[in-house]
Amino acid sequence: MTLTSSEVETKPFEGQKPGTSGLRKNVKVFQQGNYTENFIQCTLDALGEKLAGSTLVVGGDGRFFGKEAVGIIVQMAAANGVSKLLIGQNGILSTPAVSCVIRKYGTDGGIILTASHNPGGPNGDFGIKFNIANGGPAPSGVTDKIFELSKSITKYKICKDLNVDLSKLDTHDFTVDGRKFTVQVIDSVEDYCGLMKEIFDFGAIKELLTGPSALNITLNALHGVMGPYVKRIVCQELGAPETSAVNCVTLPDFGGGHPDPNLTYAAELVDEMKKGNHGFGAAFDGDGDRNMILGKNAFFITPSDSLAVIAANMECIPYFKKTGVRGYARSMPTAGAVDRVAKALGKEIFEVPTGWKFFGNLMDAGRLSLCGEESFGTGSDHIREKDGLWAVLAWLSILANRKQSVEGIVQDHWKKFGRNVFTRYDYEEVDSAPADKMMAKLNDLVGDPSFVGKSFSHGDKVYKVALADNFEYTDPIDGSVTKKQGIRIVFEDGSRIVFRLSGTGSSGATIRMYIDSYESDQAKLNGDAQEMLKPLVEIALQISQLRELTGREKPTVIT
Ligand code: G16
Repeated sequence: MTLTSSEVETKPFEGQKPGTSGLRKNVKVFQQGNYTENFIQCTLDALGEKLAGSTLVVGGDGRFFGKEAVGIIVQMAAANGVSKLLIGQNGILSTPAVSCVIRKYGTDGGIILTASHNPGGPNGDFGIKFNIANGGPAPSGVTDKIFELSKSITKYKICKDLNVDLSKLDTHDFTVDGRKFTVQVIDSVEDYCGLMKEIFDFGAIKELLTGPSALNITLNALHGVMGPYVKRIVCQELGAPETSAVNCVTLPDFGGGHPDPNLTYAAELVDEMKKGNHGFGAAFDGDGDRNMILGKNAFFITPSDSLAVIAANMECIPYFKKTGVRGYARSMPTAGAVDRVAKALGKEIFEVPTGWKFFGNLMDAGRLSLCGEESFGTGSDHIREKDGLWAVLAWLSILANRKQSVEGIVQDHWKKFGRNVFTRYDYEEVDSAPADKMMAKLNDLVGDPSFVGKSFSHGDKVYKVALADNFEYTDPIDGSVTKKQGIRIVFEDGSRIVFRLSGTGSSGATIRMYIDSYESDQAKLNGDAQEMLKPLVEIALQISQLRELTGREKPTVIT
């Protein structure tokens, strides 16, 4: 089909600044005339010379407005000289699958339509994120460029007559402005499933799930994108019964739920696991990059511990036998459990700011094999995104190998390495002004040299400040410096209090308070985390004056 594109005049919109991972706003913001088009044009323009003749991957988590956005991207990519798009069937691809497809076919990048764990639907959130040719989220240099372009955009290019049926696996060829333009609709699961088969021993996991003493598992996709992946990989390939796949129909509004795999929003999984019928349970977020793992009776594994346990059991995963284990990494607020494994194994360990994009350079340089974040992200250098189902398969590999329960494995880990007791308090949708004020005051406090050495007490516990700063990171590969990545107060016993504002919310501010304390006393290892951390929580609230400044007595989510 031969088509002609046109240019449409437009004006800049304020605030098209990508956050921790892409531009996320209420869906109504994206539905405004030209809003989505402007952001797509700036994203394409940020590719510079690479844009003409490029191949890009497009897919999303199936949320409301996703199909419309894919349609706009197809029309704009054609008009801007992109030569080929690989699009998931019905516009669906999990975030890890996009990363996998970009890398497998060596494309120039991809556009992911997701607001991740934020609710969807006509009143929910939408998001657009650009990933670069290594398969990972665009680094700040690229997102800053997109933002700069968004401030002065005057027109965008579009080929309005170009429409593609995304419901069938097929290849469509067009001629647009005299250039060839191809859209290939690909199976959403196929390539990702193939990669998982290369990484894991599917035979061993199948035996675990179907053998004589089969492990009963339940995987809850919270009506996000992971439904088809769970059904195909875990049920069809690995033999788990269909009943293991819960909420596995992808819905544009996630069934009205909040697709965030934590103890609050994945309460349905927690309640099911409490019944004691399953030895393993997991939930995923909307776009499938986050995971929460639970053992029998809802035994909760913090993401920081999950990372450390996988780090200590890499020999259970065939991929790492092939590649060898390079370094480990975690984001700054993530508890330091993995650091202890790295030390014991003599491996490099990196502490980066919050955001998966900071792991990419280390992986590309061959210095990082496994990393994770407290925000329920775990992954390896098999792709450049965190990967929820990969984490589940990693755990199932460990269970198959060690023939122990989830709880048994974690307790053995604590006995060997000690336990980093961790909690995160989220204060969601706080007014921005008091949240900013609190952060500014904390910034002043940690900038005052006399703060180091001060003591704080609660009950019979006394903590003396050993280090305090606003975290700054120098990338060891490209030397780029990222400043102001969170207030960090470290006490003499190694316990830490961290404060930062979320970079993924769409309205107001979300304050995150992270507490990490190390326990090596064998008699106390199995204590309740909230009880164990009470004194530090109280001290953190005192130091920050969070309650006084925001008027919030309680967090909205405790992890
Ligand atoms: C995104 C990033 C993660 C990061 C998280 C932090 O997660 O991909 O690397 O840890 O944001 O969120 P916040 O800034 O709200 O603390 P996702 O799953 O939303 O893409």
